Amino acid sequence: MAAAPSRDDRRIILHLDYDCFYAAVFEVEQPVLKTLPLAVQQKQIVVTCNYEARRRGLRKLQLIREARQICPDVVIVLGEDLTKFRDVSKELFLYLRSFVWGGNVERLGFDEQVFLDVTEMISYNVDLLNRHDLEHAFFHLDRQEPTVGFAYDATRVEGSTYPAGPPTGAAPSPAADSAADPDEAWLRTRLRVASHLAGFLRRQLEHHKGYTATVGIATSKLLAKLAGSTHKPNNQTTLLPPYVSRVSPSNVTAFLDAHPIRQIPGLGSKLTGKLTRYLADVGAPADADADGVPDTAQDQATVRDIRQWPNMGPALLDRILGGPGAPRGIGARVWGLLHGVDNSEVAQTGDLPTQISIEDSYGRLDSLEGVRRALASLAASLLRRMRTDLTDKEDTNTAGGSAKAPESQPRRRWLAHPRTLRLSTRPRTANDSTQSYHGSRISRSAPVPSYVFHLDESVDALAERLVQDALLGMFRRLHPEKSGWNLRLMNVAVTNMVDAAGDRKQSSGRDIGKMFQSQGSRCTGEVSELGETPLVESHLGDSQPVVTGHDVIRESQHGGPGEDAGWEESDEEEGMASDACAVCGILIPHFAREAHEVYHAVAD
Ligand code: TTP
Ligand code: MG
Repeated sequence: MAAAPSRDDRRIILHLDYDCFYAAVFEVEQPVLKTLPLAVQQKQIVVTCNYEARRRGLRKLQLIREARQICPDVVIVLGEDLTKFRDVSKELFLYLRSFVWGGNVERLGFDEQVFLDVTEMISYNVDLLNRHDLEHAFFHLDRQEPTVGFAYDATRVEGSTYPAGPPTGAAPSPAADSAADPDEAWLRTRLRVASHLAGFLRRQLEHHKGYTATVGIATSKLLAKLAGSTHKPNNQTTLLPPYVSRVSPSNVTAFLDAHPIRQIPGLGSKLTGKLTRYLADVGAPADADADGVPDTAQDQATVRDIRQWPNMGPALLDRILGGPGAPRGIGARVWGLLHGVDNSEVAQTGDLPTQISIEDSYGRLDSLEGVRRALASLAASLLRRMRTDLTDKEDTNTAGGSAKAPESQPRRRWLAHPRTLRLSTRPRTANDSTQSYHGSRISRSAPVPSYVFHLDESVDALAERLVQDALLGMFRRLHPEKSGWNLRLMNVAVTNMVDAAGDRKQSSGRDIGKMFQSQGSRCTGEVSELGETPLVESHLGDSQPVVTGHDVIRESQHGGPGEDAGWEESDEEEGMASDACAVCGILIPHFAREAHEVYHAVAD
């Protein structure tokens, strides 16, 4: 069994996921929508819907047509412009981060998930607990200001637990804790205190920002994320100790065992594919359960199926998953993940993105005029995104030249200048109709023209200029033939960020250039962003109806070493940023894969 971390290096991690995120953004803008069934549309799909809509039978990733049939009075709002979601995400992220000592807070997914490493705050508050009066504890949010914080009852866990606990108020007494294994009691206290911090943050978020969220509380990112998803929405789940047990399965083992392996963060499609193929090939007898060999339906293999497979362990996993190109120690790493061992750190999300990338998929794009219009639209989105993410309000006291700016409209200034513009396309291939796996993305890069940083000019005018001056030329070099191409997808990105002020360090103090280099190569499979040679990225093929209109490698916009570590992405050993859907080729974050597959099941 994989080694459990010692008492000293156990972190306390919260995973927070805003409920129905895109729908909630509209509800906060127009509260009347809260009582109505609300669906957010991208292309012909409901990307998400609120709980009133779900109550009436609507689902995420349903066809709009179907949603209207099921619920004719559904209110449908357009969610293809991601600007407002990203702005809200940034605001909520900064708000949450303001509470966390050390600022170890990481944003991921479709902008709607946050990891918070609250270890330091919890250690401090556990040390201050008065064992004789746990009911009247006070959680300190500020070490310098002893009155800043909130009162709580430290005898209780707040919210739901795994395993489901006794009803609220009947939690184990402190005496029960002290009687247990001291390590377990220590961890139990920490998690219980953390559950109150989670509850506090959720209440603050709802009260001050209008968003409800679902939170998981555990000792690692993997466990916190999975724990959180057990009680949705507007809830929280603490994964209770024992995390290790010599006599019976620990709570961690029991909890993980029921999960399909494909839900385990860190196990990508490639690894889960190899595992399920192995189980199928070696063959479980039909009466598998009767003779003690676990039963495994293809793709439904659970952690338990793998864990209990005869002779399963790091060595066998190495044999199944190893091979050319596989990282060393893959067996041990996966064996660890199957036991909930995840030592990846919550990486501080930088304030500046490492790259900004906008893409769209097309049903049919085969005329130059169509391409020009599509590029103009992508370029306009990109420039808007750049203005949101790469500028801030100029401090009029220190910025000499800006004194003339009207009071009502503070001038903005660039915090970073991306140096490289990249255009990628994915042509539809002959194989598309057979849902082949061999689509590929080709890219061209060029310097970013300096006029794109003119904040006085309109985004649309700048976008037109960028298309004429740069993007059309890049497009022609990618596709020298006059016609005959039929594009499935185009992506316009800016990369290679350079801090705008040499003396103004990024708040996280990291070398953004370095971050970008590793991030860029990880996201695109490219060797160099600056090369003029078209670089080919190997992706899965595409063929199906247009699915989404979002910039699907969005998580790469946040930046930060965590991306390099590739926690969320499970195929880091392949250098892929996300799992590409086997049917349509769209990149889907690990967590959304299942929901996305439902879409295809519906579409068929
Ligand atoms: P989800 O977390 O899958 O959905 P959700 O937060 O809306 O709902 P739930 O409360 O059940 O978790 O995705 C987060 C946001 O990402 C969602 O609001 C819309 C967006 N999204 C896409 O743009 N495309 C997709 O394919 C999916 C699955 C989500
Ligand atoms: Mg969600």
